[in-house]
Amino acid sequence: MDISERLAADETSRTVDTEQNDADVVALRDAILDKLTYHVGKRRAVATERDWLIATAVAIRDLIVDRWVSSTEATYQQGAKRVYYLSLEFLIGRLLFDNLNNMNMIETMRAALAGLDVDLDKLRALEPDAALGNGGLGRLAACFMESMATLDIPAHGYGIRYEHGLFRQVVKNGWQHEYPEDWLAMGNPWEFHRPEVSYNIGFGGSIEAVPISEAAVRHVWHPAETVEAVGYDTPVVGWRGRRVNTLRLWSARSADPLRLDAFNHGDHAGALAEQVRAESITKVLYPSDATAAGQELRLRQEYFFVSASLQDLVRRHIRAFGHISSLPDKTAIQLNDTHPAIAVAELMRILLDVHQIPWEEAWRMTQATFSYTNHTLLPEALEVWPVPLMERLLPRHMQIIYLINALHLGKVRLEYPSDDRLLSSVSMIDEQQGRRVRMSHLAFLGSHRVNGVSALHTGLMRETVFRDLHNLFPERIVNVTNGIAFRRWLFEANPRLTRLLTDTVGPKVLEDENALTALRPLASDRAFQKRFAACRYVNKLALADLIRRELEIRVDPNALFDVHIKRIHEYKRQLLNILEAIALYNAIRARPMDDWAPRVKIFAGKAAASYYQAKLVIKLIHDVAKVVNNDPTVRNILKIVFLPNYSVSLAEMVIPASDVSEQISTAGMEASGTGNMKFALNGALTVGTLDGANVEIAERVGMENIHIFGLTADKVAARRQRGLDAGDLIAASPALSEVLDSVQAGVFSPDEPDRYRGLVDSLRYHDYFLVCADFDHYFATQRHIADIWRRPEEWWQSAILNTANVGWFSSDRSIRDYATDVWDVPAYQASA
Ligand code: B1N
Repeated sequence: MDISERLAADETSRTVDTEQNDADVVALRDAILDKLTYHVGKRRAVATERDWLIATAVAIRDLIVDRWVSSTEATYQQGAKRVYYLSLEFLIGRLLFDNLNNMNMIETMRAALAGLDVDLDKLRALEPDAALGNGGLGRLAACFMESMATLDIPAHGYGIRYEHGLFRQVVKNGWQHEYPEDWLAMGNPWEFHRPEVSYNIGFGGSIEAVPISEAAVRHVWHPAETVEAVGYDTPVVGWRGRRVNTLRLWSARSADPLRLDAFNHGDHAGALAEQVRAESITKVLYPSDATAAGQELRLRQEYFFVSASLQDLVRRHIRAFGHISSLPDKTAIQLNDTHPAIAVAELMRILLDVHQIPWEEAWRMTQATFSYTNHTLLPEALEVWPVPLMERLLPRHMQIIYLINALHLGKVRLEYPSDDRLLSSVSMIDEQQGRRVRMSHLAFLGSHRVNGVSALHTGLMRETVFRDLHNLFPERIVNVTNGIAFRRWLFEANPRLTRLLTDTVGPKVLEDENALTALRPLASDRAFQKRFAACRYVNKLALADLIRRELEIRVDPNALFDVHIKRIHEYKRQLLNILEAIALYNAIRARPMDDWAPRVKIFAGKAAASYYQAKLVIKLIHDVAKVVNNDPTVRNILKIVFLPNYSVSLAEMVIPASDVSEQISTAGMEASGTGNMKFALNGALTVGTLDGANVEIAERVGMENIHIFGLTADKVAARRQRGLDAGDLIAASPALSEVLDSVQAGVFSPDEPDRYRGLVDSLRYHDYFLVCADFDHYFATQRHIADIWRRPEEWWQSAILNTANVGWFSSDRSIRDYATDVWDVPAYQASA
């Protein structure tokens, strides 16, 4: 591996900066020292690494602010249409390298810090992740923010500044435990507190109808409770600093922080009670991924950030354009799932009650302004709020929702008289189990466009959950397949590969995702394959080192790294993967002298705190790992690793070191997936089902370069119709029978032999996720992958063709689709 050693030693291979000059280095060094003195307030002699991190971040921030101001001014001057992305989650991760990379400053910064005896890579590792999201939905929002800035679209992200982001996962004896994450403990150098940007958010109370003419009344809401929302702004830097947009996150503050009379009477806790109640709104991120969190606090979070955001954007619009009536021409608001769907009623309230716009006109404006992205069809994830809760918390909004619904159902009844099934299916009120407001229907009706996140998912939206609404409004649903920010997931995460790409294809790969196709002719070139493989090898050395430090497990970097990282969920089927590992273990023990391809199975991911089945799967992975990793007959042929506390930063480290990408959800259940795209871009081969965006990845990389197995979405539906007992399938599969028997008998849990009895019973008698149905095909596909691994020319050709053919999955392409099909705004196009 002489090439890889050379690469490892080659410092400059770690970044993609094009140039650096001495004057810039000196200026930057002076700026950092200046910040250390006047911002951090420390002398160089006593500065800690954290002090240097703050000084460095603030020095870059100054340069960003110049672009930020000019972007904002240009938008005002041009009177451009703005896009607002409303999301309860923004999973942004670390910003130091993101900002340096996009500002083309990594090398300059490295040199400037070296002159101060500070190591940039150490500072990088010190920055806490901003984990203001659970998984794919939140990470998508972060990639989209970056792409909107890159494509010069004037955009604002609006969300919540959670004091505690996603919990920290600690694994003790194989079980997950959750601890609060404290990302703000040392301060956040990227954000600007805007105490002057604050709004009152009301809850509860009553509605007064004030007559304003013979025929009309004006509704005045008198909230029982008011909380203040305060803005914090983080600049979002586009590629090469082309544009800088704003992510504005709201923090809750009590309108009346301290009851001084109570305090003076000695009731110190009582004096602060209101403050505690108000501020609890933005304390924690709900750790729910693809489930609806049916808690009053969650509804308060949703309304809190929606109301602040709409008040803010309406005020900005009126300042820029003088009048509310042009709002839809100058504003596009994207609802990221139904979490902000109450915005439809809130905008109606603002138009009707504050601006006195007549109903018909207000409704037209609302629909023209909003669009809604659906991210899942899982029934447990579709938000429905009990009518009594809505009436208590948001009485005026509930009135508006009733009226929207009455007018909507009135029209449906005219066209389809006496079709009660249709009426109840398209009503915003679900009458099945108590009366509940269907937020998906509110979002659908209040929008001019509704989109799914992959071709398959959009098709399923039209056929299932939104079938009847789709028949009434056949133009409304469109597809926008998800994408990923190549700047983060290729250039920053895999600088070695990026360097190889720029060396081979030229710097245009950094500007244009389609330029990757120039790699196709090189896929079979042995010399190029070796360089491609060498990048992977060095990345694997680094990951092996991390695994050794974190877990004291030694893995061979020459083994195949088979990686399954994402939220732990039954539909994502980490269980299928670990059962396959047991079958492989059994096969190795049966024929230890065969020529096995050494493999490391790597898992990482968090389970929702209350999701017992998912936590049990984590425990099973650890139990199996303990047996397999310590079995001398297995030697180094199979190793199983669970990396704790999965995060954006961990993904950046693991994905470039992966050979195989596990995308094995039950077909029809993963709306899109975006991890699948990150792996393929970095040249891993996918083993996956025909689910979500896997389908489109297969179309682009070619069926010979992706390893598809298992039931298709229609076969899944058909099989569920027939029943979920898997007895026949298990009986027909000796490998699966042996695996299930051993797990059930406690072979992997001798300390508690019954630990997995219930889990295996549900596979046998109620296999909703079709683990048994897909098992044999999955096992065979994995053996086929091992065969290819033994033929490096074939393997690396396939790997290179993955990288070459997935340019389309850039979030720049997704955002261009939104710009054209949904928002009607121009997007930057590199001149040809
Ligand atoms: O959104 C991603 C998709 O790529 C994934 O396939 C999809 O599972 C994910 C409730 C969700 N859908 N729904 C959620 C998150 C939090 C929550 O409280 C639901 N996440 C997805 C991006 O499109």
